[in-house]
Amino acid sequence: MSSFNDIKPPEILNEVGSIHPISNMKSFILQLLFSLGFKIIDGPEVESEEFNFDMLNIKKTHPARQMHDTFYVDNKSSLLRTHTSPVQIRGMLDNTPPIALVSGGKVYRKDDDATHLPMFHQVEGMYVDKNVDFAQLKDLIYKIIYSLFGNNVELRFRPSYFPFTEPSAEVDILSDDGKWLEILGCGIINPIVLENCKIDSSKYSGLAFGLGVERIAMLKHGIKDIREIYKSNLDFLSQFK
Ligand code: 2U9
Repeated sequence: MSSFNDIKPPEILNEVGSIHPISNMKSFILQLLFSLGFKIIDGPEVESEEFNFDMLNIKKTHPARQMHDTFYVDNKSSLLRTHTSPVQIRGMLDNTPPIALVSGGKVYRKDDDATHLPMFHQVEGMYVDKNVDFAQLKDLIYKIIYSLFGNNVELRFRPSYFPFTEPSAEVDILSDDGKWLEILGCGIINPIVLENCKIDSSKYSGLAFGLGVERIAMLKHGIKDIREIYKSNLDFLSQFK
């Protein structure tokens, strides 16, 4: 009986395909958060400025909004999402606290070098409830990083700034050669963002985090140039089977 495999050229008939390392890494992180009680949600990759920027307290003058940073479509009325955060905004509008959501997928920025691509993958999560605090955020981040890099990895929280979280931190891990490597960003959701989503910020608080999937995969697998990941080079990809 014939099968679809018959149309393959003879030299690859015996090859078995494999899941792409970025899909694998994304699934691993999503499944970990699912096991901790987060609901996995998806949203559109073409977004409005309102959901991608305004609702997240990203001001009209913020540099990320410029034409040379963001891909706009239809004469600026919509754009390719620059992060997965608008998915969490939609999730907050559709639910009432307690809310624990995680979303992973493609995001787009005008960037292109050895450590940045115009398309990359993010996983972002958030938890809104009564009395959510920074200690809970730290506990969650330790769980994520320990399950990715093992229980012996050393990490540090470094103060940072994001318009959608206050306070904000970036988290670094200590590499074998003694260098601190940035691994993710996180913070307590800015009350302005909660109010934008009709959540009473005097009653509820939230934590949020975001990570770049390619970056985690590069650190974990020792990949030096992000462009290797998307060349469809089977010699490269077969290392991750
Ligand atoms: C809502 C409110 C807050 C998500 C967050 C970060 C910090 C962060 C970067 C990591 C590397 C993006 O891929 S990256 O370049 N992200 O540092 N993300 S807090 O905060 C949210 C999300 C949604 C409604």
